[in-house]
Amino acid sequence: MKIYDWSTGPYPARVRIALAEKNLASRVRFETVNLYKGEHKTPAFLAKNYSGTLPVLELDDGTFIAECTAITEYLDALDGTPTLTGRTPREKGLIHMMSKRAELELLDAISVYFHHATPGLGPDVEIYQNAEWGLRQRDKAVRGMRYFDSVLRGQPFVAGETFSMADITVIGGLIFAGLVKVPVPAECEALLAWYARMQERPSVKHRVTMSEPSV
Ligand code: GTS
Repeated sequence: MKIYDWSTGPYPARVRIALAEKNLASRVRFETVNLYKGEHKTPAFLAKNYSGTLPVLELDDGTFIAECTAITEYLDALDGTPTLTGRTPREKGLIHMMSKRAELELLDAISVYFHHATPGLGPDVEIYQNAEWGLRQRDKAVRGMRYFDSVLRGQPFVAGETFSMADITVIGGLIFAGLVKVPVPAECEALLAWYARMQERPSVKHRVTMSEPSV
């Protein structure tokens, strides 16, 4: 398997964390696509992923799977023992809902802020920007942080009692928030404590270096 990737990117981080949690990292090769050079918007890359985003998983038979959720679901199903996307119908429903909510209310909102209200990937790549929209999305993301704080006041993980894809998506949101300097409000104590715990997980800690060849 191959992953088209940007090693420090928050969305690619979601798949890197999932790979490490599933112990599958040794089965993939990473190919860097330079976002700042706009390599993800070239016709050759758009043929792999119509949306022009990273990451993209390429299977050995040439199939391309884009979207972090879809890639995570694929990886989780590979060994027949899903640990990230739920075992029971109830778990699957809750995890999918909370992961989607983490995208809508936090990660994607921060991404819009980055692309619209900051220099983003630079003038050659950011061909349309709307700063007002970007700033609104930043505020939405901070409201999202408060929401996830309220969730984590009542349970240890984002979708309940166990670590899941929903945690990974919120982690992606907070990685992005850190990169663009949108801090978690100090009163979000449960979210901050949960994030400190998440950063101790080897999958999160070593996500950027996992693709470096060992010497
Ligand atoms: N919905 C997509 C997913 O879940 O995979 C979003 C992916 C996404 O936005 N990826 C970023 C990207 O390609 C990568 S990164 O910013 O996290 O590094 N951004 C480039 C762009 O032009 O939107």
